[in-house]
Amino acid sequence: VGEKAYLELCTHVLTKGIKKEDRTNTGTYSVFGYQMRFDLTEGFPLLTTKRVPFRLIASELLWFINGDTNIRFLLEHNNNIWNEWAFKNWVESDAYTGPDMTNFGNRSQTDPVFNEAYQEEIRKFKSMILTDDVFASKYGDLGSVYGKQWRDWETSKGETIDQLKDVIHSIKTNPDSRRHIVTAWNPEDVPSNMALPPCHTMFQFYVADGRLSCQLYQRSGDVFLGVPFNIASYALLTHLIAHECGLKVGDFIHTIGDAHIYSNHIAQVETQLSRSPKQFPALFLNERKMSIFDFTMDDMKIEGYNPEPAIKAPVAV
Ligand code: DHF
Ligand code: TMP
Repeated sequence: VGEKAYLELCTHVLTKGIKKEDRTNTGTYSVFGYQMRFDLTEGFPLLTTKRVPFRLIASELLWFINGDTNIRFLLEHNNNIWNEWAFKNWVESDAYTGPDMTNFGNRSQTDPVFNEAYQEEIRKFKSMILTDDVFASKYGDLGSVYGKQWRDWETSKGETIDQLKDVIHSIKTNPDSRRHIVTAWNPEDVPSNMALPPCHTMFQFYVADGRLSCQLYQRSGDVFLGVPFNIASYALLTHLIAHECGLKVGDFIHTIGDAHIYSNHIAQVETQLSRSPKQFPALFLNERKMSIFDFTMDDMKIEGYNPEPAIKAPVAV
């Protein structure tokens, strides 16, 4: 089963990883340069050794595809995976007058009294994003992140480039091209304009034998939390684009730069490694929708997914 590739990555980082400090002050075990390959014809690569919530992956991908960078869309889909990074901008702004939230990511894990105040502020923040348009446009926006770069890259001439539309067009009209690339890494925007510089930085498509393959270069991979999402997200994107282009799916190749396991995820990874992988589920797309830009949550379904239970872990902010 294809899941072995992921479990081998976990074992590799645990056994060969070098202890390395990081931006979040959590500490990691890390290796540099790693590649996994998933044959998408063997099933949809949603891990079975822990439950990975497909609905969060699908709504995040629709958010990218729509060119949206505001977490309001995610909250409307009951998806909380980007909250911390918008919340950070809010509590660091002059307009914020609530209790001190400095270093909330680490403190909420170690200080139960602080954690209560933090949960309350997050609750208020989410409710303002959902109900107050002005507040949402100011503090719900993560800046020039994926959706912006994929759909609305700004050129020096003041024009915009729709990389996603362009790559789909080039796959349809010139499948043999070696230039089917989308990049989220915009050096002009990286230092200032975004909540978190893109982790999945560029991807390339490849067509052969009527099959569409995709390779992702991810500069930084949180092996326990982020990577299972990233695998499923790019597998889903490959299926969607293949569907629109009348192609079958081929491989998803996942290349990671700094592949790390956070020091507070070790026990969780060991639990996961003690479990046996099952058959991957199957993905069903609405046959009546042709363009990937018309897809909604109801048009994507996973069947035959019988994973082991979810394993909780704190996310490093
Ligand atoms: N920062 C770090 N340190 N690691 C990340 O993986 C990460 N990912 C981001 C943004 N910043 C990040 C965006 N993607 C979760 C998964 C993906 C993701 C953010 C968070 C996460 O917490 N997953 C939980 C379930 C969350 C839920 O059910 O709401 C999990 O157990 O997979
Ligand atoms: P960094 O910007 O210092 O590399 O921190 C980003 C962290 O988020 C790092 O642990 C990698 C992780 N991450 C993923 O693994 N996948 C993702 O999709 C995102 C957005 C982040």
